[in-house]
Amino acid sequence: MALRRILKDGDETLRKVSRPVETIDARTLQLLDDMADTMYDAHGIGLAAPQVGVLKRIFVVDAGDGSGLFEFINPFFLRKEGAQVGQEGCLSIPGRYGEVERPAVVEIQAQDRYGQTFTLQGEGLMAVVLSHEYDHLEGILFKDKARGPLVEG
Ligand code: GNR
Ligand code: NI
Repeated sequence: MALRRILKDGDETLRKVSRPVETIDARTLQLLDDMADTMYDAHGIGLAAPQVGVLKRIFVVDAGDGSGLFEFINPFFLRKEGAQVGQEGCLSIPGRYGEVERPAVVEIQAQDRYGQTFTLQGEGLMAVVLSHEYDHLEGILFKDKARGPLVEG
């Protein structure tokens, strides 16, 4: 179990575009393990590699709906449908929340840690988190898309 430090808003690394993973090697697997540990330790439901200072197209999600941990390498959306608006937070913007419009349903394709391609359809909170994490890979934070000011909580 190894925890990594989560970068906070203001760190320019969060604003960079992450690079595709070309080879899934031992360091990639260690990163995935550390990201899951770090996400659970912080009570988050997702974590993207740039949040721990690694500009690779990787994120992990456990939406807490009982479906468990998903690991995404080189993810991209096959489909985005509809819209929903909900309150979001971010481990890189602690204690601040805002309303963001997201797709109601997404279908995402990615590679798993074994290099196998998989697709996943998400709706509700899962669609929100997948969209939020993908944005991190593009250097986008939820506050960029928030309707109105963030609130403290
Ligand atoms: O833990 C998190 N909760 C959350 C709640 C609503 C919408 C998105 C999220 S993602 C966030 C973890 C995080 O910052 N991932 O990048
Ligand atoms: Ni976030």
